[in-house]
Amino acid sequence: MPDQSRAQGSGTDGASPVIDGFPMIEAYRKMVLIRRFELKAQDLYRRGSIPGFIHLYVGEEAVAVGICLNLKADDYVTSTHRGHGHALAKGIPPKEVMAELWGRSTGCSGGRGGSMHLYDPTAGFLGTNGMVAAGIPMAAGAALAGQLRGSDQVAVAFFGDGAVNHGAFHEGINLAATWNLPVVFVCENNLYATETPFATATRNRDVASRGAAYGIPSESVDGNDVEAVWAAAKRAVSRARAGEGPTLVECRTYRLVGHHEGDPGSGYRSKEEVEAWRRRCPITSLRAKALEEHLASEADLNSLEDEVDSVLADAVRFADASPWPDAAEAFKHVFPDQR
Ligand SMILES: Cc1ncc(C[n+]2csc(CCOP(=O)(O)OP(=O)(O)O)c2C)c(N)n1
Ligand SMILES: [Mg+2]
Repeated sequence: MPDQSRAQGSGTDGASPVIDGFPMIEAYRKMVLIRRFELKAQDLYRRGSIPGFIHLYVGEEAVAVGICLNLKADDYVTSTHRGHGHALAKGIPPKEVMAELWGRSTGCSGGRGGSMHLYDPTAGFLGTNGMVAAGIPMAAGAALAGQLRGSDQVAVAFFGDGAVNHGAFHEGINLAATWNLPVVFVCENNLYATETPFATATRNRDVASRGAAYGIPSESVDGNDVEAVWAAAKRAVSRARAGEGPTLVECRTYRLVGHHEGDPGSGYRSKEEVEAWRRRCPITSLRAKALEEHLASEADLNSLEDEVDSVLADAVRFADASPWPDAAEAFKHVFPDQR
């Protein structure tokens, strides 16, 4: 396969600015991994292998990947209820995420958490989170810890449009701005919070404009264009690492599935709207771009997809073969003397 990054000065489509160093094929691999992981999880959920609720990230892959490609292993991420993509993009091994969804002891949280409690401190992953907006002040806290240690670590908070009218959004961003903390606040604006259109929940739908209220830089990008997300994240992460404080990045995107598995996703969204966004699939467009720019051939991309399938098949076998957590350890991690 040719060099995976776009070479200096190349790039042809004219739609997005050319940015040197964008690792297009790596981005493609990660987005395919997330998409196929989610579709596999959907199937397994329907078959009864995965308990509880799952909220799939299908259609939004470019956001997690574009942002996390700019992060180092010891940078922090806080996530949401729709967080499998964030966990995979930040580097938790797919088999550990899969086993956690199955509730097995080999999962990243020991099988105690499931979809909305995926943790892996070694990957800098401070948890998916069932409480809307809760990850925002957590990221500010993680960034403060890094700042006090004198490290150059950056913290990223992912959250939805449903989070931006919560007090935690205001408090977290205001604190980070006031103390100049190295945080990137990433709003995944997919136009709905469950069934509630964002347009009916706020008078100011321009999330990025809210940065001005806190005195921090902000920008809004096409969240289905991984290169645009990557470029915005690169600017925001370098600013944070250089001690220049937080940035708010709004990524405009769409979930192509229901809110949670079991919600058909219709009723509150028209077929035409869903179809229009399906035509803007971030993975299909990236594949076309990679071919057009001769960064990979059809055969290269097909074999990359086969490799992803085999990683996922292994992950499912691993989860299926893994034991349940030991009931005798139910209180471990609950009380201090049980550590
Ligand atoms: C504090 C809180 N309030 C309400 C809920 C119920 N709830 C779960 S997901 C969700 C919608 C979240 O929408 P958004 O933040 O836009 O994320 P998306 O689901 O679109 O990715 C709500 C209201 C919750 N989990 N936590
Ligand atoms: Mg939303």
